[in-house]
Amino acid sequence: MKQATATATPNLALVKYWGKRDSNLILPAAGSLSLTLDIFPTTTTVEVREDLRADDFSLNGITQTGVPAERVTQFLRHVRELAGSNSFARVTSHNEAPTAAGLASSASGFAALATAASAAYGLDLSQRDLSRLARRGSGSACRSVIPRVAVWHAGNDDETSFAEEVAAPAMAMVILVVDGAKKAVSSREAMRSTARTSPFYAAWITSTEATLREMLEACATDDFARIGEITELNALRMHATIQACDPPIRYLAPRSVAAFDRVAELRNSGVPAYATADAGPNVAVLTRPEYTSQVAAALQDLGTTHIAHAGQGAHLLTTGEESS
Ligand code: 2P0
Repeated sequence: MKQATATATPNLALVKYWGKRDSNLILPAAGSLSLTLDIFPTTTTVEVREDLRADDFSLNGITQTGVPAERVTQFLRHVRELAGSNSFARVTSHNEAPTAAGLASSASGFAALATAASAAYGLDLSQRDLSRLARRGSGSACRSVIPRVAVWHAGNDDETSFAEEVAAPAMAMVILVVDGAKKAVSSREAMRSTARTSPFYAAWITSTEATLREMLEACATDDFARIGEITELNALRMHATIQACDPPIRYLAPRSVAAFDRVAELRNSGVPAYATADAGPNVAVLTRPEYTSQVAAALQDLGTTHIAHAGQGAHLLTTGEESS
């Protein structure tokens, strides 16, 4: 029996991924850029065992069935193909995100799984190939492989669609949880609906390509204010595009909008703070590391706050060989 344990944390996109050009290979329609966080890790152990008749997946002590189990099995099938193995695996995963945080994301999950599974099946992958592998589980997972700030190059095929680190100024996030309920429409489903029914989808993709170029320029020139402005603009453009679906999908709640207003007030008072939101009502505020406490204090009446700094990306904790 071979086993490996890896850990990974969520990432928050400053330029969002919303739309696929290939849903089988998970190639995005445009590139994106994110900050890997240092909170809410997923830690996953993969044991490759000769005695198993099927893969087995448990999350926080509960054996998973249905879609979550099928996604893990499909992912492991791909790893087995790469490794030339027929052995099934036991996957034991723990996610430290409070269930109410809305951050129990597939990004940390598949980044940790890709890292642990590739080691347990004996693959020795470069960081680039590990990010390509994680991408096959969930698009945004390719960015959680990477430390600090990651750009995900859209690419044209499996080889060219990967994430890598880019140099950027020191940044931190304050996560505001306004509502911990499970989202009504999953990202995967909503992305599909956006591409099919939102009349703004084509403009979203072309504008995001231009936005990413501008964001990379802002990172390269250490221009934190521009990074923040682009972050907020890109988030609101994504939500506008999603809201134009038929039937409409609206992720932002009144309190999310109140948080965006509060962040604008903070900015007017001289605090570098910029708001973003993913496929849900919770808001993440991009700021400089030295302002996190002040930003969190200004938001605390709107929900629960969590402070995050730049994280180190997915990595192995242990590997080993045991007699089973
Ligand atoms: C992002 N999100 O860039 C965007 C912003 C949510 C909003 O990536 O279908 O779970 O597994 O590739 O990666 C969420 O989508 O979707 C996401 P799949 P994923 O972070």
